[in-house]
Amino acid sequence: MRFTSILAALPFIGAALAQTNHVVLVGANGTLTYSPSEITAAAGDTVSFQFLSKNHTVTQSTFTSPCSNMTNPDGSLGVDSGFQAVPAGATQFQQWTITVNNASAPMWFYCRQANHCAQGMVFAINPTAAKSFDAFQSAAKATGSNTTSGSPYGSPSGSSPSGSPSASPSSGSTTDSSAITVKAGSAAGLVLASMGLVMGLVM
Ligand SMILES: *[C@@H]1O[C@H](CO)[C@@H](O)[C@H](O)[C@H]1NC(C)=O
Ligand SMILES: *[C@@H]1O[C@H](CO)[C@@H](O)[C@H](O)[C@H]1NC(C)=O
Ligand SMILES: *[C@@H]1O[C@H](CO)[C@@H](O)[C@H](O)[C@H]1NC(C)=O
Ligand SMILES: *[C@@H]1O[C@H](CO)[C@@H](O)[C@H](O)[C@H]1NC(C)=O
Ligand SMILES: *[C@@H]1O[C@H](CO)[C@@H](O)[C@H](O)[C@H]1NC(C)=O
Ligand SMILES: [Cu+2]
Repeated sequence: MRFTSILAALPFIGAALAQTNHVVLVGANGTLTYSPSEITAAAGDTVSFQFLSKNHTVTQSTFTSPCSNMTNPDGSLGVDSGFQAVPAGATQFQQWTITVNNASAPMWFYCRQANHCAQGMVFAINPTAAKSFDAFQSAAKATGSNTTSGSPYGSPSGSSPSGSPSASPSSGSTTDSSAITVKAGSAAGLVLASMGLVMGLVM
């Protein structure tokens, strides 16, 4: 129902008939995860993030700097859901939807709450063999290699003795802002955000 109204409001979808909406659960079961953690999406597909617990964000980053805001060439930031706090016992959940415009451009996201990113709370759209989700997540965890206490995920996997991230991305970063559309939002014309309510989800 909500999906229909969101699509109807999107101007860029055009005549494409085969779009898929990919649902990504944020913080399901109280975990610091996006589920699934990576998706393959076609141009025109939408991705709906449903915030189910705690107080997370979905924030665009880059493969090379997993836990930092992406900055576009024009100086604007990448897309960001903002903090979505979920009260205990909630029965309604915020949903934030973006549209993938370019399936050839991988997109990278993290949660910018506290140290969630360093605990591996990252997400990818259309990762590749060369730029894999696992390498991205390892680099994210490595950013927290000096703060090892209390991580439910343990110390960063694959960390090297020198402390430099062994999974450090090797190729240059690209700014993929054109690869994404979000409904309504920041000053940049290509950044449009859509928030909606999802009701009655079973936790
Ligand atoms: C949440 O818990 C349910 C029940 O144990 C399980 O089926 C589901 O896969 C879990 N979801 C995530 C994202 O961990
Ligand atoms: C990241 O971007 C958000 C807004 O999208 C901003 O509030 C926050 O301060 C930024 N963080 C850094 C470290 O620049
Ligand atoms: C959510 O987290 C942000 C950043 O830590 C904080 O500023 C905000 O107050 C939190 N919201 C709630 C309702 O706790
Ligand atoms: C899509 O992304 C790829 C990889 O970043 C880029 O080479 C290509 O120019 C982009 N296409 C469009 C239409 O922006
Ligand atoms: C991690 O610790 C090393 C050694 O103390 C230090 O050189 C480095 O700057 C620290 N990195 C961060 C991100 O705090
Ligand atoms: Cu988080």
